[in-house]
Amino acid sequence: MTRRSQQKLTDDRLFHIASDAEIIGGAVTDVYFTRTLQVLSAKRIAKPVAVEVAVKRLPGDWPWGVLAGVEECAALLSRLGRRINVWAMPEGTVFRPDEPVLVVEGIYNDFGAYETAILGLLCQASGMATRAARCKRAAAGRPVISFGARRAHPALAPMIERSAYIGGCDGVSVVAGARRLGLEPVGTMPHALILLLGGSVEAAQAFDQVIDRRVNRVVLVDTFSDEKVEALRVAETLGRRLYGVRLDTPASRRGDFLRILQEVRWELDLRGFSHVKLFVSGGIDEDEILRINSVVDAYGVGTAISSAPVLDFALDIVEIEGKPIAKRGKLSGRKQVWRCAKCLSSRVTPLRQAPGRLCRCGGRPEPLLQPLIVNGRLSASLPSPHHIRTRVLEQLHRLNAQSASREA
Ligand code: PCP
Repeated sequence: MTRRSQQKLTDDRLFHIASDAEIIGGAVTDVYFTRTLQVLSAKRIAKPVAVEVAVKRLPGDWPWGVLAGVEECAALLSRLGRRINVWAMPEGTVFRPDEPVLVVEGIYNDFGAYETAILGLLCQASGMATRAARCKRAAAGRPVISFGARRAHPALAPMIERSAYIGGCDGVSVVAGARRLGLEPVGTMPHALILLLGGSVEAAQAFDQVIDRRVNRVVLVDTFSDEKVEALRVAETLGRRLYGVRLDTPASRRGDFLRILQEVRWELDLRGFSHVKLFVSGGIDEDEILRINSVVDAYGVGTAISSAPVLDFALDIVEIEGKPIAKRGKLSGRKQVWRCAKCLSSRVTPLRQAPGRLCRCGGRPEPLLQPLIVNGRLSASLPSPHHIRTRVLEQLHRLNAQSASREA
């Protein structure tokens, strides 16, 4: 028997993913942490510490991030014993570099090895939620649907869809992801259907005959011929039942995509099909959204969200036995992050220092780091993805208002 099949027999998992038990059991850790615990144990060192999780910088020119992954961190950290206390920004909070988003207090030996998992739960989900928020903000009220689960390991699909949704996406395409969010999955039709039925008109007719009437009829119009020709054909076929057309035009044909979209819009309107919406997907990100917003009604965003840059969170000791201490480049001592709920200005202060006046807008400074786990137990029920998303959209609205007032 080969070593691999032996491994398959001993490790009865089909896919190369860690189980809940391996994550909670501390197996998903960098080995230098297990060696550190070995040394601490041998030297009988078990000191109470405070650690902070923060980013020093964000990807590209991103001025802010959207925090995601807090619920999974709570699930992990509330299973590590009663000596752990955790403070966190609420999931969905807009944060900036050098603002601690999570603080853990306890005996280092109890949780130090979980740094790998804690950061992993926050870095990837926050990157996706931030990119989704950037796309949603760029779309200026137009629906943005998460289409990107196919770019990642299928085990991550529910996390990807949740991150996209709490970041502001209006819908998600993966069935398992939508179900966990209490949503109906959103999608149109793949090129495969049109190829198998022989054309976009045939696919539109068959889809309209077979699929539940509550599902919007959105027909893909870039498979064989020019988008405006196919759009008119399906509009003439389905008439008022046609909700929209999707343009997923391949790069080899995309050329001036805005111009193509303008032509489709013009020809549809000219012939009385102004009710037909334009749905766009394929290589869409926040920059492309800003470029084509004038003629687009809704977006499907895949890779830009599901393969978003991870946010570079680091976990650092800032106190040992109650005394401030930190490595070079890190400010020591426990901190609080104060936020003006009105204008989203913020300030980081030493934990027991009052924030003073944050801004001129008159909003009251509120402490962002709230108890998440007290003596090893969850301190309160956690918000639903819907509530988190609503809060993200509300913060984006305030960021827009701030940008507008600065530009005025
Ligand atoms: C892709 C599929 C995805 C879209 C594009 C996401 O088109 O529709 O949902 O693209 P993005 O990752 O670049 O944002 P195809 O690969 O042509 O797949 P299909 O024929 O199934 O639409």
